[in-house]
Amino acid sequence: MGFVLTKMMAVVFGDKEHKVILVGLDNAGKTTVLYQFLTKEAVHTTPTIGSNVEEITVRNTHFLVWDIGGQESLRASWYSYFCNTEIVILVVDSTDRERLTLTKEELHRMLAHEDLQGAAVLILANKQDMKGSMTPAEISQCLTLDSITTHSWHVQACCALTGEGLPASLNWMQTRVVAN
Ligand SMILES: Nc1nc2c(ncn2[C@@H]2O[C@H](COP(=O)(O)OP(=O)(O)OP(=O)(O)O)[C@@H](O)[C@H]2O)c(=O)[nH]1
Ligand SMILES: [Mg+2]
Repeated sequence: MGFVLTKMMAVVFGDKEHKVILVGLDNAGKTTVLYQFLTKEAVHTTPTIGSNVEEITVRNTHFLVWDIGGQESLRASWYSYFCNTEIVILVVDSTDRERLTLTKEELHRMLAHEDLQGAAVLILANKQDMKGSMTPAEISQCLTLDSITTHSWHVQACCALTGEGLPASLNWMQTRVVAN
């Protein structure tokens, strides 16, 4: 009875937690994004082994955000975080031209996974502060986003060090889950 009441209160007062995963190659800036979401500051990071998880609240909407290590040896276990995910945030290092094809392969492999069939995808074109960084349009083209018809997707330019572009990302996420 207590459990049912808690669940009903969660629905009425908007306490439901929406699961989000942060994926992308190592050094893309996932952990920096997570803590910029949380504290509005740039934190010092080291490569993530395993994952970090934090709750982020946007206008009474609660997100449980999982930041997953992107090193090659860890990518094979990304799928174990997919279940019940509503939003996939793919963080791209916009200066890493050499590995964009690899990012594209990882993205399309993820979208084919049955546990992500209902998920929306937010692509963060990170490190826009760096000289020579690719534009969101270039990244969209290289990732062949126009070919994705199975999932709702959105591209956002950002700089996780300053936080520029991240409030807009959170707004998009909030609007998405409220619309569903
Ligand atoms: N110039 C610049 N550097 C950034 C930005 N975002 C992150 N970085 C730097 O990029 C490096 C890697 O950032 P992390 O957040 O640790 O990267 P990660 O994607 O979590 O990496 P893994 O945990 O290994 O998968 C750090 O030195 C960050 O300070 C950005 O927008 N601009
Ligand atoms: Mg990390």
